[in-house]
Amino acid sequence: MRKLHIFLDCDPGSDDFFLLAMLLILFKNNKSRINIIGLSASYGNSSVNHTLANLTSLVSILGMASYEISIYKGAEAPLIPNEQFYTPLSIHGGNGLADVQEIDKPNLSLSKGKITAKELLRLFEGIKEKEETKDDKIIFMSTGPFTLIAELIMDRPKIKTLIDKFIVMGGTFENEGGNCNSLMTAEFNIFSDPNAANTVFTDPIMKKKSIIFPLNITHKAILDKNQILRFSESSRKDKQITAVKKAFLKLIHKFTELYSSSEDNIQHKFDSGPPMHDVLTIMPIIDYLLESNNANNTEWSFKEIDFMVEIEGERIGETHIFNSDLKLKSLNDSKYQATSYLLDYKQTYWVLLLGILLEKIL
Ligand SMILES: [Ca+2]
Repeated sequence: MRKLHIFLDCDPGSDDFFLLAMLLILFKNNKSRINIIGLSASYGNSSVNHTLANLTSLVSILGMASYEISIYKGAEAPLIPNEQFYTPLSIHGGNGLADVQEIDKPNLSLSKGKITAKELLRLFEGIKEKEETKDDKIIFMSTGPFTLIAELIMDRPKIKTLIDKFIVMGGTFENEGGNCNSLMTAEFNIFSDPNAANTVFTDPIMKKKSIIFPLNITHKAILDKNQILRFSESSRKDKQITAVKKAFLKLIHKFTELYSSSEDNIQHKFDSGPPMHDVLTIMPIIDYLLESNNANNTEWSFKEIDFMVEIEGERIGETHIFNSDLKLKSLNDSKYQATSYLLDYKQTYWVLLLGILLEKIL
């Protein structure tokens, strides 16, 4: 069975934080199938100093410092200054993680410094040139602004050929509405650095490898407050409740509270709880792990699109599709012509994911 080698660039960020926790736990329990090449923290939901601290905090509080996971600093600012950029304090709090003290346990000695294209290429080539791993898959995941990946592929274009799939949260398409720019027509990750998004998604090699989870779909991935309540009540009866579990529950409550008064909530009205955007990008990884038992678990439907991003003015960050073709595809389909965006998935699958989040991680 081929192994997945994953590099994740993120901006934790509460939803990134839950995604990271899931990824780390999946890695811990499936080391024969998943390898983490590295994790990098970029600016976005907070400054890079905060997101990097948050990333190391998670590795520390999950007790995984001894796993020697490579942690790097990612991008610090957009390729070209974006005057409309702002740090979304109203959703993620001052430090990116709702200022929950129990989680704020940074260990910056875990960081190897800034990731460079040269270093990433060396890591990727190490996998693709070794006899026992040459047929494995390299997955680059991105759940923050697209600055880092744009910088990496511009510096060392060979990186593009070594990536098998580029799995990201980003964008909003076909009038779904957004959570950024003055008209609320853009999505945050693409809005933060529209030039970087264009660099990646109009690239003839990268676009065919890209799978986007846009707001259209992440708006349906709700951290249901009734489910959380049931879980926290059962946890209260559990005398063995761990400090980690308590810290995550506090984060869930603070994040839910912050999101309920956010502009995104005013716009889209998430009555039963906040959407957990970035967490959905773990789906292809879980699908891969389940592959041997039961094919097509997620029943995803994709739409293949070519798009460009508005880079200035009041519509900055808005996406414009100029070519699309509706197809049903799977992660293993190699005949992509353009970027694939997820149209829909079985909602029962999200409930399963939420269950894993609550029961296995916490
Ligand atoms: Ca994020």
